[in-house]
Amino acid sequence: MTTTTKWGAVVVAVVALLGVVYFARSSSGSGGPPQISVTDVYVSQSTSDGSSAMYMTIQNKGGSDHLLNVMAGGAGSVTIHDAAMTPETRLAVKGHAVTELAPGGTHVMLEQLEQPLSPGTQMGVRLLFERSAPVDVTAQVLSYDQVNAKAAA
Ligand SMILES: [Cu+2]
Repeated sequence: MTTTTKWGAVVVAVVALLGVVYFARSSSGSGGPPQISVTDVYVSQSTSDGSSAMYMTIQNKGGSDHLLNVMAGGAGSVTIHDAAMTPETRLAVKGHAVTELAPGGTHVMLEQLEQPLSPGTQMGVRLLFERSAPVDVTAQVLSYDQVNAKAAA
């Protein structure tokens, strides 16, 4: 009877220790370093008042990160917007997940464009993350019809 109690105490202690180790691992670094790749970057042709919206697919095969800023050549103002056009200071890029910026949802708002964006042209873009190194991508400028087709897809 006494022996059983002793072994029971040891088992409880070992389980508690494993729990502490597991907790320490999962809380440090939000699941390891992020592994981000960005594809399907496109921007709508600009409006007459010199604004446009940019969309992209952000795949993260590592730990969580945040998109903090976007730099786009020729745009005086670049802001992350949610679906209601409300500015966001940071966009969560969850770990082991795909974050989609698509028409009707989260997008990157470009304003005060120096030159109109014409369909068929390209735009250089730099994405700045909280943890990952900057990512440089090329955005394809699409017509309104092409953007609408993407939204319906
Ligand atoms: Cu917007």
